[in-house]
Amino acid sequence: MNDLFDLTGKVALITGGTHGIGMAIAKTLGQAGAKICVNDLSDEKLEACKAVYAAEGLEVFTLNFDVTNEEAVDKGISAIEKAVGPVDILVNNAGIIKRIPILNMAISDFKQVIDIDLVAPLIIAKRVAPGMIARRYGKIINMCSMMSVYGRNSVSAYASAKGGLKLLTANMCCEWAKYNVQINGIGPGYIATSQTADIRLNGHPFNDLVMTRTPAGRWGEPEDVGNAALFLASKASDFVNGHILYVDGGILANFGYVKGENDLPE
Ligand code: NAP
Ligand code: GCO
Repeated sequence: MNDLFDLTGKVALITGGTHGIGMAIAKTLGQAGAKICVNDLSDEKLEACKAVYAAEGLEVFTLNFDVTNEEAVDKGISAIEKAVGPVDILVNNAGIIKRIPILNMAISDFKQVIDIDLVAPLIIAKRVAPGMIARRYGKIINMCSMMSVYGRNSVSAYASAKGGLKLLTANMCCEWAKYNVQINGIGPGYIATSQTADIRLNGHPFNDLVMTRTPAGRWGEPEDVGNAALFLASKASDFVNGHILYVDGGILANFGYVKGENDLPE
């Protein structure tokens, strides 16, 4: 049974893996035996993350490249291929969010979110997929969101990107599944990372909304997403393709909840 989740000998690139969900995914894949590579925009964060990985007994290959820059991506992947090996597992995790009402948002802001959250996963997948196809083996995991299926005030750019990424994942499946490449997405619910700090900490009212909409009654942890990534990166998911695995504590199953209504005794 353990062999199903054994990633020994596989090379995994997790974009944006110096903290947050990306780091949790990289740790989980590394603990399953994968050789892990992470990128970021900050040399400082890349250097700092090495000690965090080392504390878990993990060696990490770090690279500084902007996921939106095709030339930088090509150089980064070539560096991985030379130093570690061809990329077997790609986790398109890097992403940003801008919380701006549509009428207040500059088009440049919208385009920046689309570039990082939607175009960049395409850039990197296009760079690594030919090798996966040639080897008849590959796993691509695109980081989607609740906003792949819902809108909400102020996150139009992010929802447009994540909605697009859901269907880009489907299209990659349609074109590459025949070569034994599995391309799936993960749709996290509300996870406690720096990306949600502004709407989670210091008693922010958004907490109430998350508790009302999340049947599990808690924010998710990055490790909850890491565990789902291990499934999608492993042999256990070889017949899963074009699928978005939601790791949301039940949000998508829930219309809403009136506190105290029909609650079982504690
Ligand atoms: P995070 O803490 O903000 O981390 C995002 C990572 O992406 C950072 O390492 C960041 O690097 C990197 N990044 C951003 N732009 C980049 C670029 N142009 N080139 C290279 N790296 C770049 O976010 P998170 O909460 O861990 O989220 C990770 C992914 O999960 C994102 O795609 C996010 O949309 C998605 N997600 C998050 C949640 C949630 O509730 N947290 C829920 C659903 C989906 P720097 O730190 O150097 O900027
Ligand atoms: C927001 C949050 C969400 C989460 C996540 C939910 O402002 O609504 O940041 O977008 O990050 O994407 O799945």
